[in-house]
Amino acid sequence: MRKLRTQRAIAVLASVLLVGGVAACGNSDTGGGGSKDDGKITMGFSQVGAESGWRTANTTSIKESAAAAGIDLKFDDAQQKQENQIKAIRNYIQQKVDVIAFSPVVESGWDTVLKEAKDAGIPVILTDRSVDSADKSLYKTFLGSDFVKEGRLAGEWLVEQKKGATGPVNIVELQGNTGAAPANDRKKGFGEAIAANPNLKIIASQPGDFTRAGGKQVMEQFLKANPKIDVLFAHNDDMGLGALEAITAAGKVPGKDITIITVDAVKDGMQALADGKFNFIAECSPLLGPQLMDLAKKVHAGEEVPARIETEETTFTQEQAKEALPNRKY
Ligand code: GYE
Repeated sequence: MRKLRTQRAIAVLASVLLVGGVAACGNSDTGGGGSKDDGKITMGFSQVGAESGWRTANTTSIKESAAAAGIDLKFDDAQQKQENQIKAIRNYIQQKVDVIAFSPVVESGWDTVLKEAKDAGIPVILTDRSVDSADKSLYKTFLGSDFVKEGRLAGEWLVEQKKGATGPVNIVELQGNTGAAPANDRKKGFGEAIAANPNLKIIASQPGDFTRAGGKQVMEQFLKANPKIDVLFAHNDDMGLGALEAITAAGKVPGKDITIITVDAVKDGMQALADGKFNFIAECSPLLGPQLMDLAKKVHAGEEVPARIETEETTFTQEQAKEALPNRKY
């Protein structure tokens, strides 16, 4: 084990010496987390991808906040692949960044690479999505939403709307990418809430990968296979927006023939809600950048930070969307 670690240390040192000039990262620190010549904190960030309006707003927030906080940001887009995120994190470890932050595309399978970061003395901050690692010492904090709550709020709204229903209410569900925390948790919260009324039944549930194309394609299949669909619960706005096309093409009126509930509340989703095509949105804020940069500074300074920091969120009806839309920033 020790031999292995020594070999790795030599390999890391050699690659740092080799790429040092090219990468111009200005590292002169002794050991992970040390300070730089210019005094700037370097953050290595691995983003899920660019799959949705939410993600685009999140990326903008992170880049702008890093610049405003004077943090040197190294940014990598993993294109929705866990292997790319692991590769990016390993690169950041090699480069001896001060802090690593990432939004894990799926919940499982992070222990090994997180342990490598820990062994290198580089603190890790989870942002947006969490991991299911049992060892909580592998990361400093998790900043993000309560996805179970978002699903529950969506479900509770539906229970209230359908409280007078005397027959079955058929629900179809568009899930986020398989294994992602927001997909698992929104499904859970929604399912628990609608259990309050046995008339509410999920008759089909499939991943649409959080994308418009995925939402459209899966909704087309749902519509073909199920003559009576009363409600669509989409785990994000983008899938709901994609589904709108499939619903209209099938000759149905979205927001009327089919009640549509989504999560996120990005501008396009809010517009659909204000236009009466969606019926309800549980908000999920992508503006995590400022808090993330604050946390990075604290963690770098060795300060204690809370293990969990929850984003504040609300919900929107059609009327509320009309009011909120003019001031919506993303
Ligand atoms: O809801 C979805 C995005 O992880 C909260 O990922 C995020 C989710 C968001 O693709 O639009």
